Amino acid sequence: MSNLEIRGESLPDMPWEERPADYKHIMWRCTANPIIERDQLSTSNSIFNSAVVPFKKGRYNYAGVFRCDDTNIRMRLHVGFSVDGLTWDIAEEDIRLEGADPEVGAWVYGYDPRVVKLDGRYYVTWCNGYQGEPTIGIAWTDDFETFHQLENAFLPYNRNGVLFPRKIGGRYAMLSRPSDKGHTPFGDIYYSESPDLEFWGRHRLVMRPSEFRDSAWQCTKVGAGPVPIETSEGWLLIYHGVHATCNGFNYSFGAALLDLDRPWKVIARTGAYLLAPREIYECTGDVPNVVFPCATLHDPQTGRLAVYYGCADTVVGLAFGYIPEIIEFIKKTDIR
Ligand code: BMA
Repeated sequence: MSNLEIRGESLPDMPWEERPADYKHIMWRCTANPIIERDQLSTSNSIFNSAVVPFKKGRYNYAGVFRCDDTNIRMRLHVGFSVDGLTWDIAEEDIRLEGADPEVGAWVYGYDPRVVKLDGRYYVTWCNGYQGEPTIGIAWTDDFETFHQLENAFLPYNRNGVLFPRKIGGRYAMLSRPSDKGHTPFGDIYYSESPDLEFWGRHRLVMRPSEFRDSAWQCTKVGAGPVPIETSEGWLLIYHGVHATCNGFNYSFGAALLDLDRPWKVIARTGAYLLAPREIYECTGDVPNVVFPCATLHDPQTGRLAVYYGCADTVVGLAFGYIPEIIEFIKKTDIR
């Protein structure tokens, strides 16, 4: 794959560690994990499932939107900044959204944010409580101080709304996972288009859970993870997969390649996971056995990839890999 092209801005100083010697897996964990602890805010019960992007502000090089559940277990979004992508200064105050129709802007809860740079602005999508029911909220910012809220993208019930970083076929594009009110026992990834980020349609099925016999870690539900990365081999999508075990749901993650022009067409997807709960901070916490990826940083020149993921719904971890190796792995373990 010497002629593989990876799009995106150059990030030579992104967080990075080389694979440990003799380590057999395709992705490896940061030695500083968990990079964000649960008690980092005076009011936080847990900080996890959070999103980061490169963003210059004063001495900072990165910005992020963090899922911080407080000790009332209210799910809220907070802004954070970082010099190195590892140590984060997270605001004590939660994000205030502006400008929405009052019926949409009435805050109930928000969780599992994603952030994408699109058309020169930063768009946040998250699971937004509308009248108490989960759907996909959208807001934009250009300074990570003021957030302008748009209409919710879909009818309830929906989770894991992930925007693509550019228009496709002249329209904005989003992945999402229609769901139910609770701890949904099913989950497929869908693709939707919009001319204006307000009206969404042309919904297409992307991916269903796998057959148990082929790949059990993703046989109960699947959901889009971080913003897809554009490569000459297709969109690289990291996604979470769920397995209903005798002890409840287990969350792991893998990756797929989606067609560049018609991203609802899956070119290949991993049968083997990229990362599964195994370390103590992934296996114990408020919800044991969960790794839940929501953001990546990558450097197109070196192919380095850093995945930010929630661990056991309690803390944030970071894992590393090389994009060309991951693409090879998707093809090698393909179960499409
Ligand atoms: C999902 C979401 C995630 C969470 C996961 C595991 O349905 O609620 O926020 O990480 O369950 O509890």
